[in-house]
Amino acid sequence: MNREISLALLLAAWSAPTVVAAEPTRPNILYIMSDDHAAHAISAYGSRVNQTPGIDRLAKEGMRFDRVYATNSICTPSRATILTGKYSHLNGVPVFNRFDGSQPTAAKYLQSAGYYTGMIGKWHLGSDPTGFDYWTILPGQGVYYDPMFIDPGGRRVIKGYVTDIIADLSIEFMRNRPRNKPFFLMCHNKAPHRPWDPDARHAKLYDDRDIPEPPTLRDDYATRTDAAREATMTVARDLNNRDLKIAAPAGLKESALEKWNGTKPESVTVEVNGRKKVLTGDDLLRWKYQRYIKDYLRCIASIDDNVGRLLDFLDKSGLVKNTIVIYTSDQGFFLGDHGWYDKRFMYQESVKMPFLVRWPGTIRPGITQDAIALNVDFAPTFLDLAGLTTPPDIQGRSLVPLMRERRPANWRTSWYYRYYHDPGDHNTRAHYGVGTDVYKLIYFWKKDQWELYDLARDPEELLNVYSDPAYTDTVRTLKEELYRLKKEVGDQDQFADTQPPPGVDGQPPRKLPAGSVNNRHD
Ligand SMILES: [Ca+2]
Repeated sequence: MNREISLALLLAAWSAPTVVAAEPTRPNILYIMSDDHAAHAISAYGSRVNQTPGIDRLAKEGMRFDRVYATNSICTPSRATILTGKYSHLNGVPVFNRFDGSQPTAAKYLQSAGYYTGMIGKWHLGSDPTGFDYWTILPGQGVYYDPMFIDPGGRRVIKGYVTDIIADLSIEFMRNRPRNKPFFLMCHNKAPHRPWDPDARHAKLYDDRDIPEPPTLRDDYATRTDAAREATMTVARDLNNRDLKIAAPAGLKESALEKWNGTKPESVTVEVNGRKKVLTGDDLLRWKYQRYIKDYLRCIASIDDNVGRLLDFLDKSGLVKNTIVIYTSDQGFFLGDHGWYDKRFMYQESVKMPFLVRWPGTIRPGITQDAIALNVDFAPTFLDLAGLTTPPDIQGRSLVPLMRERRPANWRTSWYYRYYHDPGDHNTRAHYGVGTDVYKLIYFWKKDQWELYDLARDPEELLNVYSDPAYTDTVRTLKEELYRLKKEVGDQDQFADTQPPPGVDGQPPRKLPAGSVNNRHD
């Protein structure tokens, strides 16, 4: 047998397998995150203020996590933590500073493991996304109407309402995905971030009713340290004309209009039964709360519709079976709670992130999970879902065992928080703290002031019992735990005194599209 024939026989024996674009067996991951969507504005979490049937589907068909917390409750730091699985002091983003995209992220790990990765919507990290096969992001905060998007090819304005557009682009991403790879898509809404501009479809929603006020709207901060009184994010005094959608006098332009928009009205004239009435004091607070909360909830109504659309697309396309869907928010929000809007503080409404996950065939439908989970856990969770091992420098832990209802015996029973943006927006004082099932201890380090809340007796965190002698032992134990955690997570006060310079919000375009006045980075 000559060499040619033997080679031919050998090749024939190998007979290359027929190439079929097999459906990937690893699950797809659709990660939907909104901006400032508090859990208590989702009906699956028992909202008193709205209904969210689209989002609720994930709770009915999947798992509702009840104790997921942001470790630094503002946009940019939470996003950096979610991508890296590291606390702010190690990923380098304690405030609104630029994210170093050369560091490892969950997206990069998934991409190099063969996932088709995408990032659509609000990014807010200053640098261009890395680790994504496809990305199209809003510059800075983005705007609600006719938003501009940045992608590797440049900038484009897309006509329409931002929440609809982000869902459209996400559906397009899933339609156009390569069929031989699983996908990982981060679908990030701008809404319901300030300035809460609703779409036309929901503009009149709630016109016929009042939204219930939260029981702590008139919190007098009687037992608190200085921080609560010094924060400038009260519904009563700090919402401005733009927030409240009070029409500017005709003819105001540019800087004059901007100044007017930023003015915090101390009285408002309204028409009641055809008569003009000037509102002040508690009447004004009630009015402002309704103006604020209704627009916030209208923005959520659009998110809810679009989550429904995304889920319908998964159903119709057959992707539903092999796609894990997560719905969350970068942090919580005060819905008038303690008299506030915004977030930042380590108090419950601000740090609690909604977290709903549907995983057909693995997660039992309609169950809840009360283990303490953190945004540092998201990156290792993505990796675990993709069958990857967590690198040792990632600080969080995979939530997959919790999704399988197998809580590890050594799961955390306490958690560490640190907020740095002081001086910063809303004059919220810097603090760090520890939370457990029953207590929360908070230290405002620049003021050397402490707060302790007994969550079993005082779930609304109204009564600071730090100086109560009955809690002396508790304070001692919690301080030990606080310093143990601080050391464990490697917090050596890297950013305690000096904030990195701001770097996530470019200058607004010279001519602003309609409805886009707010370009602040809060
Ligand atoms: Ca946010």
